[in-house]
Order: sequence, then structure tokens, then C-alpha cells
Amino acid sequence: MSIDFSLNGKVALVTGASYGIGFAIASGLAKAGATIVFNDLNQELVDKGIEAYKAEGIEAHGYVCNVTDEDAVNAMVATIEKEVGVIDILVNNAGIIKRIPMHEMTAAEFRQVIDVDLNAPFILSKAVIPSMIKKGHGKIINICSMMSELGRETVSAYAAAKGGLKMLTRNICSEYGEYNIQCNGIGPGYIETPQTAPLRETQPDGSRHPFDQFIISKTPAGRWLKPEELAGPAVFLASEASNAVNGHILYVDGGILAYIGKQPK
Ligand code: NAP
Ligand code: GCO
Repeated sequence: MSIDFSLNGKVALVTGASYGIGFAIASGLAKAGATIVFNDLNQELVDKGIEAYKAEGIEAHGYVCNVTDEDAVNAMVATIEKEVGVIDILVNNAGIIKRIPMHEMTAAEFRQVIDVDLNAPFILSKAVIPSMIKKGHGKIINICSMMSELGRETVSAYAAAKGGLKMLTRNICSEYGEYNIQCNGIGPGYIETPQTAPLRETQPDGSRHPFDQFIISKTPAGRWLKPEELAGPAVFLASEASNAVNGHILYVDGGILAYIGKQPK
């Protein structure tokens, strides 16, 4: 039996992938042979994304689509099927965070986070599953978080959404495993992207942000991780080599979940 990590001939849709983790994952999938399709909220971001992929030697197809809008998502998936092909691999990457103490957060703010981080992966998955069933295979990868397992101050909506996304992952596995569809999650640790930039800002006196020091002390690797470090795990979960892996969350966290943290000096 050969071990097949190749994604040749596969079409991969990565949501919110003009930059950041989505871009790094899509670039990894492209290097393994997949044709890349991505979306973002406006044409300017899509154009920037297409240029960034070109700079990596990747001819990506970009679409404007808000992942929370079910009609827009269904229209995008139909267009991709016509223009590029049936989606073999879906990566639900688009996400937002609001860092607000829970007692100060409005219900509207809470809903907005749930809408992008949990409802949208449901909408996207639902849109691609029928063609995956017809084709006889499919891979769905949900980008979860440390907050699928852990809580912390100010991120109640995000933790609720990412915890929910872990269970949506297990449910898609349960419901569609018989159609040769595998749905797994990747749980990134703390990754250097615009989403986490406020947590890494240098202080006015030139010292590191206290949260930056805290993450380094909580991570056995002793550093923040780079978006590119998620590409290998994504290629594995998108490939036939992982066909028996289903409903699993692969934490790519430099060991955070295994570690109690460094004792303060
Ligand atoms: P990012 O730098 O903020 O990028 C997120 C992308 O999603 C952006 O391109 C954003 O577009 C897009 N997006 C947001 N809402 C959207 C919507 N409604 N429709 C379409 N696209 C939308 O975030 P990231 O750090 O790369 O994170 C990517 C994923 O990994 C997220 O799900 C995040 O929760 C998760 N994650 C991140 C970390 C980390 O440490 N960075 C750790 C664990 C998990 P705009 O630029 O227009 O907003
Ligand atoms: C935060 C961070 C996190 C990370 C990530 C951890 O404020 O604690 O933004 O939630 O982005 O999801 O895995």
C-alpha cells in the first residue's frame, strides 16, 4: 500500500485566505498539487490575495463572498463548480475575535462572532457536502483554536464558537463518514497573524507585551508559531493518507495543551 499525500487534481476552497493562516494553508495545499480557490470580503482583498499567491507561483481563483451569507455562499459554490470544478477539500478558516469582558459584551457582538466562527462553517459545509457525496469523497477541515478546549478572560464568544466548531466537526464526521467524507479540525496555538498582533505589540518602554511573555512561558517551544507551520498538518488532513482519521482535532500548538507553563522567576 502506498502512502499518498498528493493533492494532484483536487480543488480546495479555503475561506478568508487572502493572508494569514488561510493563505499559508492554501499555499501548502497548492504545493501538494491542489488547485486553490479562496474568498474574502471585498474585491481589494481578493486582488491582493491573488497577487500574493502569484508571488508564490500559485494561480489561485479568488471570489468576493461573506461566509455568513447563505445565499452568497451557495452562489459562490455553484460558480466554483462551474468555473473550477467540484470542491474536494473545504477549509473553514475565516474567523473573527472580539476581546471584550463578557459582562460588557452586547448580545449583538456575541452573535456576530458566533455567526462568522460557527454558523459560517455550517453554511459552507452544508453547501459542499451534496457534491462530495455524489463524487464519493470529500475533506472538510475546520480551523478551531486553543479556545476549543480552554477559556480565558475577554473571549467568551470566541471560545463558545470554537468549542461549538469542535463539536460540529465531530457531528459532520458522524453524519457523513459513510460517504467517505472526513471532517477534522486543526487547533492552532498562538500564531503570528494580524488577528493576534494586538497581543504582541511592543510597550511604550520597549518591553514585550505582557501577553506575549505569557504565551512564550506557556509554550514548550518558547515562541509564537508561524502560519506556515500549519501547512503540513493541513496537507495531511486534506490527503488520502488521512482517510481513516475522522472527527479528530489536531492541535498544532507547540505543546501548549500538554504543558502547565513555566514557573515565574
Ligand atoms: P486573520 O489574520 O484575522 O484573517 C482572517 C481572515 O478571515 C481575513 O482574511 C478576514 O477578512 C476573513 N474574514 C473574516 N470574516 C469574514 C467573513 N464574514 N467572510 C469572509 N471572510 C472573512 O486571522 P488568522 O489569525 O489568520 O486566523 C484564521 C483562522 O484561524 C480564524 O478562524 C482564527 O480564529 C483561527 N485561529 C487563529 C489563531 C492565531 O493565533 N492567529 C489561533 C487559532 C485559531 P478581513 O481582513 O476582511 O477581515
Ligand atoms: C486570544 C487569541 C486566541 C488565538 C487562538 C488561540 O485572544 O487569546 O486571539 O484566541 O487567536 O485562537 O488558539
